[in-house]
Amino acid sequence: MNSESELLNLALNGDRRSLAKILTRIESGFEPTVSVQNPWTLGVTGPPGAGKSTLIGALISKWLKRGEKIAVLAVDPSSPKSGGALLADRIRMQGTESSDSIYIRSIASRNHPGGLSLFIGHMINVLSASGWSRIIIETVGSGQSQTRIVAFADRILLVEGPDRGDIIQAEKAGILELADIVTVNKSDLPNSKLAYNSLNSSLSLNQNNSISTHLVSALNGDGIDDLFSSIEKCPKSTQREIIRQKERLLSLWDSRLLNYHGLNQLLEQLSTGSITLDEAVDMIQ
Ligand SMILES: Nc1nc2c(ncn2[C@@H]2O[C@H](COP(=O)(O)OP(=O)(O)OP(=O)(O)O)[C@@H](O)[C@H]2O)c(=O)[nH]1
Ligand SMILES: [Mg+2]
Repeated sequence: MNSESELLNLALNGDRRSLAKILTRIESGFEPTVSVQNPWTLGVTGPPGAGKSTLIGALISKWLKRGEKIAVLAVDPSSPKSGGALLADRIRMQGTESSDSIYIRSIASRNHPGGLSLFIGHMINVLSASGWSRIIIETVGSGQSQTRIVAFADRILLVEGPDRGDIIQAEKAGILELADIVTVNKSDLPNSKLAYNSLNSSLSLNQNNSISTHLVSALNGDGIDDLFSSIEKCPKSTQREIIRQKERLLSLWDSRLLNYHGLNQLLEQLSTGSITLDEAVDMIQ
């Protein structure tokens, strides 16, 4: 078996098998030291079936034309076994053959009760140092842990289907606060225009005018050019950066607690009343 540093060197020199192995080691706790400058990351989130993977496939075709190398981390794809393959199929369907320039990896969060946050940053760094110039993180936009993962990306695209109820849910869950760009997908279906208008009016009510909104069809390509240029030009928002950093901090904080070796003992002591909550917090390193 290769040592981690050998694997890391091979991965950094472009060997995909070693890259896969090193990402697996990261999932088991390996913390690589790599120097990277500003990885380019995009979080794509939204309700199940909104068309996130199809949309990523459409964006990938455009990045490929610009000579970019695209890596996708698909967190909890609907079917953990086929999720990554599903995206690969979608990309193939669009006639993109440059498989050397695409890397797709599925991650199942259920394998990590302490959360993914401890290693998602390391994965991004290794991918970036290995020459992947566009790193996409796809998560289903439901639940706090998924929102927190997407906060590890520097720009966030929220994808909604033509169902206005989903948009209201996203607003409630605080995902709209994190998003730089919101797109209503499936513009080829009825109601999508209504959903788009309702999104714009709720955003203007919140006076949150810095979010750019789009109406697209990942299926027939309508609106994709505009969406693509919005993503590429996406300005850094200080306000959202603060919210994202807060989410990152909270998820590391939680992970540290959940991975604390004396957690069970601490919980027992709390349950019998032999220590107080304040004392418990002070005991966690
Ligand atoms: N009509 C229409 N269907 C679309 C469009 N984009 C995606 N779909 C369909 O919507 C379904 C879900 O697409 P996915 O890309 O797998 O959606 P997803 O958001 O990645 O789904 P999960 O990862 O399971 O949450 C598929 O049957 C797609 O073909 C679109 O623009 N128009
Ligand atoms: Mg998907």
